[in-house]
Amino acid sequence: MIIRKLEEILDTERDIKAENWNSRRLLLKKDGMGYSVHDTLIHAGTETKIQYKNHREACYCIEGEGEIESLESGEVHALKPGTIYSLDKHDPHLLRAKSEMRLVCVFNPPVVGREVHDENGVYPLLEAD
Ligand code: 9YT
Repeated sequence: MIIRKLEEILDTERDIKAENWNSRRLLLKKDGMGYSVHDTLIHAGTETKIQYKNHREACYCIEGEGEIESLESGEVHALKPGTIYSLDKHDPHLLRAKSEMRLVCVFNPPVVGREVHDENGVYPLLEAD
C-alpha cells in the first residue's frame, strides 16, 4: 500500500512547475500502478495548447472554472467542479482557466516524473529514471 500526502511532495522532484500550470505528481510510473495521478493547478487567465499523442488523460475538476476547446471540432465545453474530461482520442485542445483550476489528472501510460510539454503541447514517452 502506498500512502502519500500532497504536503509531502511540494517542492520535491514530484512538483513540476511550468509557465501555465503546476503538476503535483502523487503517483508515477515507478509506483507501479499502471497510471499516474496528478493534483494539477492551472493558473488563472492562461490558455494552454495541448495534445497528448503518447498518453490518454482524464482530468476531474475539483476547484475553479475554465473551458476546454477541441481543436478538431471547435466545440467549447465549460469546466467547473464536478466535471471530468477524458482525452480518449489523443484530442488536440486548448485549455483555458478563468480562475485557478485544480484538476485531478490521470495518465495512461503513467508519467515518469519530469515531463513537460514540448512546443506542440506533447509529453514524450520517457523511460523510468
Ligand atoms: C490539464 C493538463 O494537461 N495540464 C497540464 C499538466 C498535466 N495535467 C500534468 O502533468 O499534470
